[in-house]
Amino acid sequence: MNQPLPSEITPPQHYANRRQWLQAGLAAAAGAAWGSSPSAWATQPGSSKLAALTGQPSRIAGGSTLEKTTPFADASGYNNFYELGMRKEEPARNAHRLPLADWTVRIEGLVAQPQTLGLEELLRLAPLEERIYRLRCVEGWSMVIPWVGYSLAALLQKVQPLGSAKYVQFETLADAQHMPGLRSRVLQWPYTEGLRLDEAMHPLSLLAFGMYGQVLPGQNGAPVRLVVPWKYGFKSAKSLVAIRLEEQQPATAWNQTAPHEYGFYSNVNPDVPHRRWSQATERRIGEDGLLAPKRPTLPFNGYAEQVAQLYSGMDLQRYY
Ligand SMILES: Nc1nc2c(c(=O)[nH]1)N[C@H]1C(S)=C(S)[C@@H](COP(=O)(O)O)O[C@H]1N2
Ligand SMILES: [Mo]
Repeated sequence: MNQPLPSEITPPQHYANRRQWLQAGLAAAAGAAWGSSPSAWATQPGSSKLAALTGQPSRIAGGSTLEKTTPFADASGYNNFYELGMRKEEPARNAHRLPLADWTVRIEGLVAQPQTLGLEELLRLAPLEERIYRLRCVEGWSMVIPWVGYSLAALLQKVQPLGSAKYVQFETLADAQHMPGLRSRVLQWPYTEGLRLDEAMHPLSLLAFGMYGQVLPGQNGAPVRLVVPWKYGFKSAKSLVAIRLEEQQPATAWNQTAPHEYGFYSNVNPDVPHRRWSQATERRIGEDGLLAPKRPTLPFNGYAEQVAQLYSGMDLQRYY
């Protein structure tokens, strides 16, 4: 792709933010050791500069969109995270209740090296990158978010999937004591999602720990989440506790709840309407007011060039 570097046209506000972050990273590399502040990480999502905790400088990576980033206030104030409440403003209000201390993620199932990794181990596994990805919700709105993380493939390669592994299931936290949304029966808890192994190994599939140069706010899926930019937002499971390699296509929360509305693949596809509304257009949160013309939705959310070959020969009307 012959495109200018995102840094050449990133809006100034975001770019200033990024510069600060890089400076913090350099300061951390020069002085403070990584291990000094994991608890600050664990208990104060959104409050500390990610690079200051990791000591790793960032770089803007391939696949980043050149579009204007969504204001942080919108990306962290208008959320779907049903475990923390059904209404868009509830996750932000309830996020402080997430039990983030001593977080671990189990990597299990059909792998040569099953293991349970703490957050620090996960963070150290691969260099963190900034990736500016569009996220498009099945409800018909989208955002452009500068995520911080690394390709999920780096983690999967480390645990060595067995030849029999064909799918990956993602399980997220279900803690009734701290997550008021679990009282509702809208979905089956824990929230689960799934990808085919080759989708999970695609470099665009991101394991994200931060956004806008900071650790993830709780409402955006602290301390670690998935971001799969070419699929509807619900595939991007928040607050992961387990990643399981399997032979059979795994259950996913939305597919279990409404199989006719939410298929396993859920690739963004303007030509396949949701059962109750069109998917042809979308509204950009923070930018397009209710009266603004909607913008056309792009096949694979604009990532067709990178991912369409994963589905060659598949009937995407059938495998929605
Ligand atoms: N655990 C969990 N992950 C989740 C959800 C959820 O309810 N619970 N909602 C999904 C949906 S529908 C969307 S659109 C995105 C929203 O991500 P964002 O709030 O960071 O924009 O998170 C996804 N991940
Ligand atoms: Mo969504």
